[in-house]
Amino acid sequence: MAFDVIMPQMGESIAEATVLKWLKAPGDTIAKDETLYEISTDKVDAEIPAPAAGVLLEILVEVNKTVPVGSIVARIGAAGEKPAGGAAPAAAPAAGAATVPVTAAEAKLATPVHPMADEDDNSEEARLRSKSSPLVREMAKQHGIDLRQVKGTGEQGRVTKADMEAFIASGAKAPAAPAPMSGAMPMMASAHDPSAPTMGVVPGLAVPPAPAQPAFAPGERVKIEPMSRMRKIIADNMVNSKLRTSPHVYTIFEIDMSNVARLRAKHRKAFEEMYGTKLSFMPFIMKAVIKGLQAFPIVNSSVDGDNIIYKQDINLGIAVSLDWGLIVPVIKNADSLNIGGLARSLNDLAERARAKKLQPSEISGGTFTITNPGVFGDIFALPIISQPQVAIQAIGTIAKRPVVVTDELGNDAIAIRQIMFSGLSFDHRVIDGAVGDQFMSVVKNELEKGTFGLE
Ligand code: CO6
Repeated sequence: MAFDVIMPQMGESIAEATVLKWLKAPGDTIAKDETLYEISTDKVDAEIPAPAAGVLLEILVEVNKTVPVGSIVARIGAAGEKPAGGAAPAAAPAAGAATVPVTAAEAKLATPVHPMADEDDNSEEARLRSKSSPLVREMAKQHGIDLRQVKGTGEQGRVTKADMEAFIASGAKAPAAPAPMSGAMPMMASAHDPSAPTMGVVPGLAVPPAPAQPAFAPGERVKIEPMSRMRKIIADNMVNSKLRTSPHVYTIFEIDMSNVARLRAKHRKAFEEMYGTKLSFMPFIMKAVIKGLQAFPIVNSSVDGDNIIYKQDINLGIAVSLDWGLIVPVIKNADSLNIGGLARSLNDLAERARAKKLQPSEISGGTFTITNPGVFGDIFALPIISQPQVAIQAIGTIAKRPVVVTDELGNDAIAIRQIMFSGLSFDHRVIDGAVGDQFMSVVKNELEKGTFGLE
């Protein structure tokens, strides 16, 4: 008897998911809870365990296909059962899946998924679908190529990725030509000449769109790789935050981390024994940031039209680098935690982010973000604000540097100190420069003082 594998609901607001990878092929034996496939949603990438042990009979949803939650994506049979032959059928919605209500917000997030049965078999979409993979169609979309022009060398004339690469490299259809520079020039001219046309200005956009530049020349040697879903989401969020939402302002502070470094070195071993987790610089930094947010609640706010929304909880987003991108899990109510609690939460979230074991609720609701590119040796960084927050702080590398110190008698000397540069990017709609600096000076003072309840 076959067991249906259902696309899971990865969180309340998630209506669909894309299959990224199958770790088993039809005919393979699988144990219950062994990872069967990987998916990507608007919020997280996740590994999905097999719901039952047995033999994978068939895969119903190909890699790169997006289906509603509740769809049957595969079937598992009893040990010894033979897999079904023939081509993989389309995704079959499980009973009731199509009627799962979605909120307006979910509908906005979701790209429309068209049930294949409803489609006209002779439509261009149907013909292209039968002759190409989603990856190929995505490449065609990105390069503005009509797939019917491309000769397919795959099975039954399918257009393969190699066909597309060859077609693009041959320059048969060059990418969109750059927009004429006149789009920008008249705007400059108009400052002096009121009669000059204002081509290139899009109503409602403060910044005119940049002229489309071809990414490569016809015939140029290139390797083309479609962006992953995560990459596309990051790209959209960054453009949206920096160009359409928040006027970013930046400030950089030099912070002497010598006291924190000493404290960490002194308590590290005992801390690890007591809390069962490692003690890095991050929990101290988080604690100091929390103090700053409590002193300047505007830095822990959001903008909603003409209203400023002061968030009453301090939910710290921490950027975690992944081999395949970046994710920002959130430590909820971080102000209620001591250094031990912060370290535990951070290490647990970072570990599970890298194992693709985060729940969507764990990457939403952040009110302020800390990113630590210093771990890679970065001296200081000025990151892009994660919406709908209004500020983000970057942690540079902590390194020994010569600095001038003055004793109580006013004598100067050069000393070796553990120095960190930290950048704050903030939204000038609600945070003025003075407030951004005052926030940072609280963080600096807390870290330089170095009293964290461990002593
Ligand atoms: N300076 C010096 N040493 C550091 C630093 C800095 N800034 N940060 C970490 N470390 C040390 C840390 O203390 C550990 O040392 P040992 O305990 O002696 O081994 C070691 O480096 C490894 O640290 P780990 O990463 O394990 O733990 P940590 O708690 O410091 O950081 C994390 C956790 C999840 C924040 C981190 O692992 C991470 O993923 N950081 C990268 C975040 C990222 O990619 N952000 C986006 C970067 S791009 O912001 C960006 C504006 C642009 C540039």
